[in-house]
Amino acid sequence: MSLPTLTLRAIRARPVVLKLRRPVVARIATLTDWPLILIDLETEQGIVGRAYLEPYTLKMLRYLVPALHDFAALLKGRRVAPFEFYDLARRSLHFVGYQGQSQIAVAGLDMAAWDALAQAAGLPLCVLLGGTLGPVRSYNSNGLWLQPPGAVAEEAVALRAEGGFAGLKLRLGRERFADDLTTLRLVREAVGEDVVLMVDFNQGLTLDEALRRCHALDDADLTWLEEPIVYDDLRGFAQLARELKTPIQIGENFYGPRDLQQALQVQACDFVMPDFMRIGGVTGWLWAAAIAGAAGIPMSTHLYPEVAAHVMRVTESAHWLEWQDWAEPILQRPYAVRSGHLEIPDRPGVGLEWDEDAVRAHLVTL
Ligand code: SMN
Ligand code: MG
Repeated sequence: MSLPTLTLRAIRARPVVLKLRRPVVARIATLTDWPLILIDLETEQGIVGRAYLEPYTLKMLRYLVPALHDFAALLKGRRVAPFEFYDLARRSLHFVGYQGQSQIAVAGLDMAAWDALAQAAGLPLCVLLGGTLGPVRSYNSNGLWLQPPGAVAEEAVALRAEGGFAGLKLRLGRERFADDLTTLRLVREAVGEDVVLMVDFNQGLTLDEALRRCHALDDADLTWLEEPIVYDDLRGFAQLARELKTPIQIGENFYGPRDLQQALQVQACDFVMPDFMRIGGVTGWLWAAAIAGAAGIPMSTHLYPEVAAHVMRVTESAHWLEWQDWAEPILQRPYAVRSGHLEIPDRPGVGLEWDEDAVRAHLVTL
């Protein structure tokens, strides 16, 4: 039996906006809405590859949807081959640069192309990539934003119970550091010693503040300290990583595998956690994973849990999958979490199917 050749016919990119059950409240921004772009990569053979992008703000929808259509025009009629698509799409951007929004569009296309290929092969993506189906260790990242300490502790208990999680991520960076400390203490008391806690500052601190606060947290039994400072201050991260015992985690703002390589070269972090829309989808992830694996750096995922689960099965230094269920309202068959592990469904591709009624209800016009 041979793998059917797929030819790109068109890209359908639909913007939807969902309400967040637990609004994002971080030092740098508050988000109550969660915009997504649903991508259907249509092939001449009838197979439709699916992926979504989560570009944080509504305005980004206006830039990304046309960018996706432009890439579709560039690649129409070609064989669906993610590595080649990635290369051609980026080459078309050499004069203007391929970071930012254009990289995000390439990533969306890439994830949909891999989904189409795996469907054509009749295999779950992780199996097509040479792995097996199986559980993927996950932490619950659905909440624990900058709310009052008591409310965060209560939410932590609820989030642990959502899927028997053994890991939870809290957001820190309140105006008064004392309030962060109170939150951590209450959460630890509420969930007990056995739950692993990560903390994320969402780039909210100056380097001086970060040094002071992170040193004060260095014996707090935290699994990582994520993005204490602005994402591109690699020198600042290197200083933090040098001075602190607790691992420094960065990576959701790596635009392509080369950013990861550069961060490791200057020892800016102990752990990495690329985001699928920025690292370059599955293709970008695989390239980045080879670098992290060879360097012995544990690699976690950022958002996109469905795609994340598949690639973590073939990632040498796989660490933690970030679980968040924010796309669930438009998914027909959301993934299940059991005993803190994401379960990859045994169906061809990534396993994303849109709930078309829900999509219609949340569609927006740009
Ligand atoms: C994050 C995720 C989603 C929205 C805002 C911030 C965060 C994370 O940085 O790592 O989960
Ligand atoms: Mg983060």
